[in-house]
Amino acid sequence: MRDVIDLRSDTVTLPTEEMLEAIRHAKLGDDVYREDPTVNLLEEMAAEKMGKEAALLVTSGTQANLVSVMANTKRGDAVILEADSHIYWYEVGGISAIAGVFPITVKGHMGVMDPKDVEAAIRPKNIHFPETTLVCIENTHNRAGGTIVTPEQIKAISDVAKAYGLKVYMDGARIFNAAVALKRDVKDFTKHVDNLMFCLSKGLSCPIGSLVVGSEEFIEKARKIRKILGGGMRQAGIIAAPGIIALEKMIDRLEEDHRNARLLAEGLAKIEGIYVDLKRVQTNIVHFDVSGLGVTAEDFISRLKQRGVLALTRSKTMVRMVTHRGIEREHIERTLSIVEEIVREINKERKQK
Ligand code: TLP
Repeated sequence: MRDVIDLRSDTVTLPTEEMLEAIRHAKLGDDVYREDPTVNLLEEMAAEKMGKEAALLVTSGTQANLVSVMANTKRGDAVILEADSHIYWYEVGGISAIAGVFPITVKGHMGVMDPKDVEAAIRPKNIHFPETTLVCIENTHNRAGGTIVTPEQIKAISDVAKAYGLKVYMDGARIFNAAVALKRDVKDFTKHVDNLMFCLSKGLSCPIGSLVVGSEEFIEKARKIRKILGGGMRQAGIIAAPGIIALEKMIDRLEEDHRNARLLAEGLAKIEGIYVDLKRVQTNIVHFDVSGLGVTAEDFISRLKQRGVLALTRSKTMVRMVTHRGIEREHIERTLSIVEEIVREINKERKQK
């Protein structure tokens, strides 16, 4: 059987042999009692890497965002989010359903909010208004196509937030992709936010887990909230052990995913009928529009699937492909020739109509 080329997401990455070995040999304890040495070590490493006081291992990026929003706000507060952010689109509305906060969206440019728009979205103190207490930044920005919010842009947003006494939180699910792409220390991205999360289970190839990072006081609050959400884990060292390897060894290789994404995007851009906004291809996500071929993204991805390539739809006419460990240059070349074959097939069908 031909290998499937799975470009749906970097969440499909499997753990390395070394990670599986580390799981097998991890020193374990009950993490609710803070007695799991492997979890404690991972949390210390994450805090240190991000230049913050403390960290907390949680089960997923979605849980990390919910725990963090809850630890930064109280029920009834307003939270400013980029209009295409993951928290707003893909987290089942948890921040309203569970955290009880009111989302105010700001439309960004390639995922980056203009500080002036953030300022305009802050409701003044008034009996009629919810109190705005938090601004969330997403980095890299998923729906914008893996685009980067630079440290300077983060600072500018943060300056506005601080002037109004608001906290700044970063959904940094793929923050290491941003740091590697810009060749900057990850601390450049974290120093102007109060707290953040990042995922182990995406490009870093771990099977499970995300880390919430911030001040001691914030993490203590987050730990209690994780517990109320049922996220207090016991021998969680089996999750933390591969996380330690990810922080030590899996960050630099993200560069390879970016190179492959670029190769894919440039190849797609050359195909008649396909449109790629190359400015947006900054990390490991590629979005391309198939409306020029007169088909929907749904139709296009089912033709890809028949030929062993898996992708997701980003919108009615946009397809999303994500590179990750396990996708090599040859897979990109094969994908491009399959896309060319599909385009020929679609053109033939159109002529016959
Ligand atoms: N994103 C997933 C899916 O939800 C679409 C993906 O395949 O890209 N923040 C950002 C920016 C994310 O991209 C994701 C996952 C999350 C949070 C949530 O993480 P998980 O899936 O671990 O809950």
